[in-house]
Parts: sequence; structure tokens; C-alpha cells
Amino acid sequence: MLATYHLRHALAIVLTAASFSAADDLSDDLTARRARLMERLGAETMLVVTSAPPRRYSLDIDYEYRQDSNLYYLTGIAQEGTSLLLLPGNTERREILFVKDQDPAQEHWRGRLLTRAEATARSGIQTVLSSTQFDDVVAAMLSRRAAGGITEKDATVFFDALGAGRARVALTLDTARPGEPLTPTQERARQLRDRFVGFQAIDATPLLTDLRLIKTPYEQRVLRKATDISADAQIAGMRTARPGVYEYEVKAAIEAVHRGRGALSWAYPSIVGSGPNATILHYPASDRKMTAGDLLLVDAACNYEYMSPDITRTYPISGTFTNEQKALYGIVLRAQDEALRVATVGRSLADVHDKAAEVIKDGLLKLGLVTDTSGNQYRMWFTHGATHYIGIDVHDVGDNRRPMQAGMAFVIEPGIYIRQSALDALPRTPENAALIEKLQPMVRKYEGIGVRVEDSFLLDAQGPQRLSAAVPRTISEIEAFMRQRPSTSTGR
Ligand SMILES: [Mn+2]
Repeated sequence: MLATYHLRHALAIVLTAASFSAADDLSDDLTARRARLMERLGAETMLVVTSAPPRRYSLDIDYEYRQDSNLYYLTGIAQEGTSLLLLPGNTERREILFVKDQDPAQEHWRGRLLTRAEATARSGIQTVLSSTQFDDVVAAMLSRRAAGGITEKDATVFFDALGAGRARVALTLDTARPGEPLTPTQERARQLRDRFVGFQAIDATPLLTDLRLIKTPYEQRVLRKATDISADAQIAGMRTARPGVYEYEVKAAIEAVHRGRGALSWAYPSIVGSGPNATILHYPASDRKMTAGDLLLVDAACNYEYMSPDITRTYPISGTFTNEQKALYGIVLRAQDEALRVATVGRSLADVHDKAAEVIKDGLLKLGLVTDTSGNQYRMWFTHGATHYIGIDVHDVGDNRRPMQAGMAFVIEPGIYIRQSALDALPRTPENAALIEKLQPMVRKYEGIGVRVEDSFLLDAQGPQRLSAAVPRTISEIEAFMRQRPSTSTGR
């Protein structure tokens, strides 16, 4: 097994150099993804997946378009108005893609649309029809009529299943959220159930989640590239940060690298929080001028070709950690290191989180920031989970309790955030009053320090690979990097 792995690994490197991002490479991978999904859907099922709607920014301006993750996973098409039908039981046409018609007037305003040949070349789907035919073809299939080049003979298995009342229509229904309006897909399912009979509407999301959890070799290459760009961007941020510089200048330096290296955008809005802002988990503003002695917490990564890694670094902008900063940073770093040892095949992300939490609890106890490690006291200072999957979505789909397998991609991101307000918010019980009295001196000592360390990992046959290893991480690496930077703003 090991020898085979090495051979395949070596071959993959050669292929990467020769054909990375070549269209046939992507279309082959997409074709294989759909084949795996069709096998799980079964012959008596029809899958329907549609695009994300455009979102209004203000008046006649939209937000930058973001394709639906599942549609992108199955087609590689980021163009709005795209839909996919899969009919695994068909003998001829099992895959039909629907794309917007070309329209010179529209394209003059909004940019060119894919030709059908281009849609085929990218997705590997041979049958490409107009998006205006989509509803009619779905209706025909559910009425046992030929349409879109699918003959009655071709669709015999699905039509017979409809006739017998055991067909299934799979849609990405997700979880219905109580009190919230139906999503467009849930609304579509309701309409189909009202109009047609002989089938049950099922949720395709769990099947897609299973597939998306294990990254294909193609996805692994894109994720590596996305992480390389994100790591370079973090390093550009470290070069820019110094006393007198605004947080937004660091953010701009980071995002310039994302866009300058061909990423679509950020994977999530960049978090650049200095001083006390480092204790705000999703600090959005970035308008503070940094001063000597600040720690800067930067949680930023790019969306490159619909792959979203996730990296956080926390560093002293003057180049040297204070003793208090070093004490908290050391705990977080140790939590990540020890949690990483648990990140092996067969263990789960929940186990990895638990290990990180254990190390943080012990560290906080030693510093006098908790008095007891048996309960949830540490939750005052470590307020989030330490792990999540990454992929097309930065918080990618999948259950954290699942045993890990090769091909899974994830982060480990422990953090400690010391805020007086966490103590002040405790209900005023006698026990809490005693606790507050004990903790208060230490909270004062560490007040306003926020630390998070996060790396993106890919689990392969040899164990977890730290994809974001290029960014300085240990105290000595960070201090050496910050001291060796150019001393003027020319490094920006
Ligand atoms: Mn994260």
C-alpha cells in the first residue's frame, strides 16, 4: 500500500505541473463526482439542483455573485441561472445542464455568457439546454413525457417508478428552519408535490455532504493553491502591521494579495483586530490605529476557484510579545499542537476539539484565570469551537463526530479572549461573587488580550498536512519575522 501510494503521489505531482487547471482535468473530476452521486441516488430518482439567486446590494446594484455550493460542486459552473437534472436510471441521457441563452444585448451590459460548447467543456455534461426549458423538462419527466432529447424509452425506469408511486425527486432541501420562510428549493418541492404524483421529495443534502467531505485529488490541488495564496496574504499583512498603521491598511494588503493572485474574493470577511479588538470574534470594522504593544489578530483567507481555506495568526506589531501575551499565546499554541496529534484517521473533529479544550483549561488554571477545570468555567475565555471542515464553504458541510478519513480537510483553531465584560456578565449568585473575587486580579492582568491560532489541514494517508505552514506560527518564528521585516513602510 505504501509503495503504491508513493507512486501515485509522484504521478500526481507530474500531472499537477503538466495539467493543473486544464479544463479536461476539472470536467473529468466533475463527471466522477456526478457518477458517485448517481450511484447513491439510485435508478428511480431524479435530482434537481438550481443556482443561487443574485442578491441585491442597493437599488440596481447586486452583491458580487456567489454560486450555490452544491451546484458548483456538481457542475463547476459559476454562472447564475444554471440548473442541473440527473436521471441515473436513464439509458442515454442521464445528465442535463441548463444555462442561460446567449444574448448580445444583455452581454453588452453584463459580460459574456457561456456558450453551450463551453458549458460542456467545463462541466463534462454532454447535453446542455436553455435555462428557459428547465421547468418544462422537469414537468415532462414528472408527467412521463419525452422532453429535452430524453425519450420515453430512455426514461423507462424512472417513468415506471412514477407509475408505481415509488419514484423519488431529490432536491437540496437542507434543514427547514422553524419560523423562517421556505427557501426557493423548498418552495419548488412544494409546487412539484402540488402538481404531480407518484414520487416522494427527498433531501439530497446528506448525500452531497458525504461526497463533499472527502476531497478529490483535483479539489486537494485547488485547496493547496488557495491556501498558498492565503498564506502569502497573511505574510503581507505581517509586513504591513506596525505602530501608527490602521487595521484597514493591513486588511487592504492582505486582500490585494488575494485578488492579485487570481482569487475570486475573500473566503469570509477578513477579521483584522488589534489590541482589545482581538477579543471580538468576528470584528468587522478595521478602523483602529495600532499602537506599540498591541497584539494583532488576523483571521483571513481567500476563495480561490470555490475553495476556502481558513488561517488565523496573532502577532505583536512591534515585534516582541509581552510576558502576558506570551503566556496566553503559549497555551493556544500548545492546544493546537496537542490537538493536531489527535487528528488522525478514525478519530473525529469533536475529539480534536476536546483535546484543545483540555489543554486550554489546564493552561487557564495555571494562570489563575479559572479556578476549576471540571465544568464550563473556561468557556468564559474560550468561546467557540476549535475545529470545522473546510472546502467549497469555509465552514464546510459534515458532522464533527464522524470518524476522520483520508481526503478530509479541516482547521484547528483554539483561542483565548480575556474580557472584563465576561466576568461582569455573570449572574450575581454568592458562588459567582466568590469566583469573581478570585479571578479579578488575573483578569485585570490579561484584560484585552485576544489570541487565536488557526491552520488549514488536509488529512492524507501519512497524516494531517499543515497546508498553511508557510506563515510564521511559533513565538520565536513570529518574533524573528517581525524583527527582520524592512523597518520602513516600503515593505507594504
Ligand atoms: Mn475558522
